[in-house]
Order: sequence, then structure tokens, then C-alpha cells
Amino acid sequence: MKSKFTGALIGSAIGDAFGAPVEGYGMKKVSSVYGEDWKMIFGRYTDDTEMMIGVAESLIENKGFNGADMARRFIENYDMRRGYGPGSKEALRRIIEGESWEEASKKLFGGKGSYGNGAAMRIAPVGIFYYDDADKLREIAYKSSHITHSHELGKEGAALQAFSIALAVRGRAKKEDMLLELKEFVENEVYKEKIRKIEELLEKKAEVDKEEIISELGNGEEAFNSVPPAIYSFLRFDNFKDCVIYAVSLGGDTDTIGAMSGAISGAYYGEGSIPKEWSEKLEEGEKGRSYIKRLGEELYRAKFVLNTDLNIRE
Ligand code: F2R
Ligand code: MG
Ligand code: MG
Repeated sequence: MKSKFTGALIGSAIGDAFGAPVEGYGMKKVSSVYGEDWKMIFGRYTDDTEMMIGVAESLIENKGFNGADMARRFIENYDMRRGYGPGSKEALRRIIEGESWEEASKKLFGGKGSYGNGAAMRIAPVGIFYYDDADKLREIAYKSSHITHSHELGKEGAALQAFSIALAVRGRAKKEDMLLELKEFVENEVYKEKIRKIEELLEKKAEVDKEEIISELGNGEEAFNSVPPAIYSFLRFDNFKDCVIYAVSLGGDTDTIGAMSGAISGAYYGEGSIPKEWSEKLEEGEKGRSYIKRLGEELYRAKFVLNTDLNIRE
């Protein structure tokens, strides 16, 4: 179980770093950069992991969700060189200027809020910690998303990604049942339709080409165009490496779809399944590989050793 917790967080960071050099590239250009061998290029993570670190730190330190503290950690960790989305940047700027975390994100996109994938990309700590309680997982996924993403589709994407990770933590034998459980869990029609499409595409097996996956499931910056291809990539392959290579090879928002697929796969197969040659290249330093692993261990300790009920404080 500990290796599933650390696998989800490290898997997310590895998928992010693996996709980062080709973010925004089309499918063909991604393949031409990586060639045949798909070696990790730089090993530097982006905003996806920096924010995921903030979510984990805040849950651990507060023994649960504390919106003001999580927002503060996003701001303290913020390094613009990691490449943040415009909506997230704007929400954090508003909080720095004094707006509350409950209000800031509601002003974005003409008052509709963001449905970008920035909430789902950072959700792995919620998925592992609340893996055994779907209601609480949804509640905390929504609340942690709301700091930057208040649109229903942004929050539901984060909850769906968190629940996919939760199912992956629950066990190997259940992979076949996962779509059924996802279908029951998801509330929004946009995501229900995407899950139906995942099912159809999986039935076609390897005959389906990448163009079809992209046109049916997406590969973009919106939560509903990135969580579905990440889930598909996980379900289609039977190991961490093939899953993440496939997710990134779709092009588009490669670091983010890489992070999402890496988090689900890492939670399912455990940390030991992550190729050494990739994890050794993941950046170290103050909040690098060892620190991310430690956050996974701390969440495990809070859950199973201290038996903490990570509650909600606002
Ligand atoms: N920002 C980037 N990458 C570009 C820069 C990287 C470059 N390689 C570099 O090194 O500098 N990546 C990161 O941003 C994505 C997450 O974005 P987030 O945080 O969700 O931002 P935002 O702006 O809220 O949403 C993304 C876009 O979605 C569309 N959108 C969202 N809500 C909308 C709404 N209500 N109506 C219409 N459109 C909406 C907009 O186009 C948003 O800009 C990740 O890829 C992360 O890696
Ligand atoms: Mg990124
Ligand atoms: Mg991205």
C-alpha cells in the first residue's frame, strides 16, 4: 500500500516531466522528438507537480482540507518558470491581492469559472488519501479545485481523476470493473459520455488509431479533454511505461495527460513499476524526487499509522 501511495505521487511527477518538453506539440512532432527509445529528456517537472506538492503539503500539515492554507501553499511554491495556466495565475493573483480563496476563482472566464485541467492535474494526493471514501473524496476534490477552478466541469474532472486514482489504489484485481465504477461515480453528462466512448474505444483494442482517440476523447487543456485520454491510456496498457508513453504520444497537453496517467498507473502498479531510468532523471533538490516520495509516505503514515481522519476545515 505504501508503494501505491508513493507510486501515485512520483508517477504523476514523472508523467509531467516526461511530457513537459513536448507540451503543445502535435502527435507526429512528439514522436519525432522522442524517436524509438522514449528516454526521459530533462526530468524537470512543471506547474502540475508544483501544485500537487502544495495539495499534499496542506493536507498533511492541516490533517485535512484547509482552503486558505492550500491557497497560501500554491502561492508560496509558485515558480513562474514552471509554466502556469492563465486562469490559475489570475486566481492566485487575486488571492495575493486580498480576495478570499472562496471568491477569487469565481470571477474567471466572465464569471463562469475555469474548466481547465489545472485542478485535476494536481489531485493525486486527494485520490490516494480518500481512496476508501468516495463521498469525502468528491467533497475534497471539489473544494481543493475551487481555489482556482470553480466551473462545474473543472471540479468534476478533478473528482473523476481522483476517483480513478482511488480505484487504482484499491487493487489489481479490479481493473476490469473500473469503468463500471467510474460510470456510477460521475455526475456530469459530459464526462458520462466520455466514459461511454472510452468503453467503445477499448472494445476496438489496438485497431483504433491515435487520431480517433484524440477526436473522441481529446488531448487539450480542458479537464474533459485530458482526464478521459489519461484514463483510456491507463486501461489500455498493462504497465506504467507503455501507459505513460502512449498518453504523451497523443500530443497536446502532454505534461498534464502524462501526469494524470502516471498518477493512476503509479497508484495501480506501485512505485516499483516506474522505470528506474526515468525516476533517476526526475529532478532532485529542495522539492524534488525524494521530497515527493516523502509526501507520499507521510500521507500513508497519516492514513494507516496515525489513523488520522483528515477532516475539513475552512
Ligand atoms: N500553461 C501551461 N502551458 C503553457 C506554457 C508552457 C510552456 N512550455 C512554458 O514553458 O512556458 N500549462 C499548464 O496549464 C494547464 C493548466 O491550466 P489551468 O491551470 O487549468 O489554466 P486555465 O487558464 O484555468 O485553463 C486552461 C484553458 O482552458 C480554457 N478554459 C478554461 N475555462 C474556460 C471557460 N470557462 N471558458 C472558456 N475556456 C476556458 C482556456 O483556454 C484556458 O486558458 C496545464 O496544461 C498545465 O500544464
Ligand atoms: Mg504543466
Ligand atoms: Mg500541461
